[in-house]
Amino acid sequence: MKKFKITKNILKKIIYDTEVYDIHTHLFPWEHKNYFLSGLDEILNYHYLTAEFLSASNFPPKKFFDFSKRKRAEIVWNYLFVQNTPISEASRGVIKIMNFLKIKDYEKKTYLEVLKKFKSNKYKNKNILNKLKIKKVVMTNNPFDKKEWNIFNKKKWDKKFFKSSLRLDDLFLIKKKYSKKKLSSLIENFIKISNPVYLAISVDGKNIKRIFNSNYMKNIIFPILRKQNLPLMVLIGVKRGINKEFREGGDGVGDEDCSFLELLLKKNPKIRFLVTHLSDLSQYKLIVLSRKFPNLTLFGFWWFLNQKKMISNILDQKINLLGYNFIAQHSDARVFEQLIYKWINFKEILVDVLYEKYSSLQNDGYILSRTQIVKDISKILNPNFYLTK
Ligand code: RAT
Ligand code: ZN
Repeated sequence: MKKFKITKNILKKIIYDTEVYDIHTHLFPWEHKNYFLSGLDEILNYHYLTAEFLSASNFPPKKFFDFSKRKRAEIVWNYLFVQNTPISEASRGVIKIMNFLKIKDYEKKTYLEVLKKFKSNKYKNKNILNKLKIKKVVMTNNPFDKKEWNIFNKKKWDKKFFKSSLRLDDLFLIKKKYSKKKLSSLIENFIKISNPVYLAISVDGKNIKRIFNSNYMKNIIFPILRKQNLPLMVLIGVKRGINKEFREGGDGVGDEDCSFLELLLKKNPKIRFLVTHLSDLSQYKLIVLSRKFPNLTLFGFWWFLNQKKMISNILDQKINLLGYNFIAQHSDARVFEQLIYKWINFKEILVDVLYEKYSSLQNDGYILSRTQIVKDISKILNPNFYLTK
């Protein structure tokens, strides 16, 4: 039998053919009108781009947000894509979307002309998902936002594709106080209604102690997680609202400290923590922590960290210290088409990082098989194992 030899092209094919389970997005089903975001106006209103525009142009934020969504998209387009080269990560993302959708000759056109071209692209949502091999996405569901939560009163949407997660940030922000009994039954009920794959919270590195030492967390949330065997996703290191004028785009990077997480992991061996950290400085410590605690699973490259050199460096460290015991990526997509660039960009990096690893194994005489590589890639891109629902 001919010996299997890994090449970059074979590896690329395997990676691009592997089904993806996107474990953290801000997407909603298309049936959930006003919440399902798609199209060029939405893409250009992404807070990654509006923040970039506002800081580079010095345009008054208040005036900007008083404009209609269409007008804001036009202003962002003209500034970032016509007057300047769209060289940043988020801007190149838009160009990648255009390329994928085969939209051409848009440079130097007016925004309305570009929008017309964008709208006439041939791709249906399902085509895009099939091409990207995305099989499931997890939404971010805020049970304390009544309007948004209304999604669960609608019966008709694909619950196998759009999985739910319960985001608890508001519980620690709103003034309302609950008794233990009331909150337990409220959360149990949210779980019953939405069948989430995990519960989630974002913390800033400073408030992590207050939140995790709180009565709500220790005596209500943790027991529910144990009882229901649900993981807790913790997104660490964001400092909310450092420039409130930028609205959604006004959050920054918070504190480092991973020592409190170490304590949490030690004290709660029965709870699985899915963790991502916004700070580059915390990554190495976090990877070592994950090597020590079976209840810690690292996932993805969050927000500002989601850029090529950071990813390839940290991804390499993760593999070196954890093997394939982590979840490779999540898109954080808010607008449907963002799935395109977030996933293609990541896969391009993954091919390079893994090719180096597999060739080195092969050069050292290890006999690899295609089946084995397919299984490896599936483990990190389609992490059903950690999320059983
Ligand atoms: O990346 C983002 O889009 C941020 O605005 C946040 O939503 C972040 O991902 C979060 O989940 O808090
Ligand atoms: Zn997010």
